[in-house]
Amino acid sequence: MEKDSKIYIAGHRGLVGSAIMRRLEIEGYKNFITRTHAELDLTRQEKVEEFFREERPDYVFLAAARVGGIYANNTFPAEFIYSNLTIQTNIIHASYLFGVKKMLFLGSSCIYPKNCHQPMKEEYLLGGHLEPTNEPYAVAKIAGIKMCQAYNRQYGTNFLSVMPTNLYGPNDNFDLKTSHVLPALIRKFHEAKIKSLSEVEIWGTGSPMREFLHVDDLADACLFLMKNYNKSEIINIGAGKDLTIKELAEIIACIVKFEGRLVFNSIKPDGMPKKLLDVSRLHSLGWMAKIGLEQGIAKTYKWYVENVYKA
Ligand code: GFB
Repeated sequence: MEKDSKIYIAGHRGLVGSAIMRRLEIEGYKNFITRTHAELDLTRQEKVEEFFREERPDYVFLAAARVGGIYANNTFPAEFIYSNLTIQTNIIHASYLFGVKKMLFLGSSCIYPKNCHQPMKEEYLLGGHLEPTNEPYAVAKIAGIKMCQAYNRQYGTNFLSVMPTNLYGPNDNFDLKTSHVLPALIRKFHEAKIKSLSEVEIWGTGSPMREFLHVDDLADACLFLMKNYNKSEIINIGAGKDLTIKELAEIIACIVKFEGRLVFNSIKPDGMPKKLLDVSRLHSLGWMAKIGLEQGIAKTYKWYVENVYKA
């Protein structure tokens, strides 16, 4: 990628897209093409093709997606499969039609089977049944991977598929119903502290294990792979370490300075028992995560208080 290459970031206002754009700006890239949801509905094939025909991007980061935590995935399965299949199909196909030099598609660690051997290596994809709470989303993401690989094989395109672990950071969704666990707990603990509540509800048993990566690390990895990786095989992006939801909750409570009790509601689903990516493929290329979990949560908490919280 040259500094003046035309770069389209699909989803530039979201957690991932905004982080990629910040990272590219720091590196001196300046020729961005962006469209808000209101300006371009990525589920409409003709609109997407018209946009690519007019703009002719050189490089594409496909970070537009319908995303959400365990409740959102479980409650809106039709929206998750429909939106993701259409958005990614339209962008991948248009990238082929209009000669995009390289495209990076963002998948997810939930593409791996529910009872996957841990840590999860790239070759474990499609080795077993998926976790039911997010199967429609995972199936859409797997279709995106297979589409990139098929286009590379048949048309000689250079479409990468990267699989990030659970992400967090600025511009995350802090809605208590639809968000992921980390932003949800930041908000719950902060509001409980402000209201002097004695307890906070944590969904599930607290025993599932998750790995978390700050989105600035993800953006750094995406740029690194855009420069250094040209294979069809998927590649995991993670921190290489996981912890239980209970441990995560204790860390967040400590950072937020909430001193009450944590109450686990086991009526709520746990989801995958464990989800840790094997990141040896990425490490062997020379990239490692840099932002520690406590440091990343503290930064995100500050961002939440300054940008989202309304007293
Ligand atoms: O982050 P999360 O919603 O998604 O939940 P997944 C992770 C774990 O945290 C689950 C528990 O065991 C939840 O039950 N948890 C505890 C909470 N308290 C809360 C809370 O207040 N809010 C939320 N949201 N969870 C998603 C997938 O799975 O991960 C997506 O549904 C995607 O497809 C994403 O892959 C990265 O890690 O379980």
